[in-house]
Amino acid sequence: MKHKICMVTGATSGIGEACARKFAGAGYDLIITARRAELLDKLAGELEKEGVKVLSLCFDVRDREACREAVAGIGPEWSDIDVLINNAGLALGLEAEYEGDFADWDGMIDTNVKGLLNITRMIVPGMVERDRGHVINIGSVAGDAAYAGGAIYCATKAAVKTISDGLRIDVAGTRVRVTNLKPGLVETNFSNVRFHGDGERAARVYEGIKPLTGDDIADVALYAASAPEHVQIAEVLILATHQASGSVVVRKK
Ligand code: NDP
Ligand code: 8X3
Repeated sequence: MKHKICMVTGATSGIGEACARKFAGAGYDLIITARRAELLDKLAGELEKEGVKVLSLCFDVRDREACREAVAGIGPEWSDIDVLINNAGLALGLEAEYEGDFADWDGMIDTNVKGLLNITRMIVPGMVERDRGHVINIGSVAGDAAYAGGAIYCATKAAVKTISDGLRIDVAGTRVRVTNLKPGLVETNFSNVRFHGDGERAARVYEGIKPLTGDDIADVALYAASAPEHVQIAEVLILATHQASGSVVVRKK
């Protein structure tokens, strides 16, 4: 029997890697993408050892031509994608808006917004044509309200919400479903990337609380994908128990 296919962008770390492992465990064949080829190869090797079929595509979601080339190279065996997890994304910096770094802003907007749109534009037409599919966008609690120093990142995740809502409207006449998952604090490589490799500062983000894990988010993604066909999990906010919003976190000493 043909397995379902799940494509995960940003599968070399954190939430994306956890989703790849979770969907593989649930019997999906996996298309995994990211920029770091060696980490993609490592994950592909591990999954294949467990008997999972894997296609690795190494490209930068910001590079529209590279996205086009990668998607065009997906053969017929892999082209009927059932679930697309638009996960590749990042935060860069935590400066006040009036002091922000232009390169950081471009990195976030080009990846979280335009990169997500690049992949959506290239994969969803096939879903619409087949009248079947599921797009799971990784938004964030940060998209619900701005927090100090987070304006641009928060704006990109607010955009992910609106882009998800708009797509849901545009495919409502088909059996394609759209989910916006909005995690709170998840301990991944996220803060290390945000603080440009300052590991000590990154670790402080998760001090005094038990943060979420990538696996916690992957559980919800799989739940949404496994719901009966007539059930569309449109949006889910997933917070650590001691986090109440993007800016309210109660830390225990
Ligand atoms: P990680 O840094 O652990 O993982 C990010 C993944 O995205 C990596 O696999 C990275 O791969 C990939 N990626 C980043 N930029 C690009 C790019 N330009 N092209 C292709 N792939 C890219 O962070 P998380 O797992 O935490 O983040 C995943 C998503 O979850 C992001 O969208 C983030 O905004 C969101 N999120 C995270 C939360 C958290 O607290 N951690 C909370 C809410 C949402 P590579 O470097 O190999 O390209
Ligand atoms: C990541 C969660 O609260 O660090 O989107 O912005 S937060």
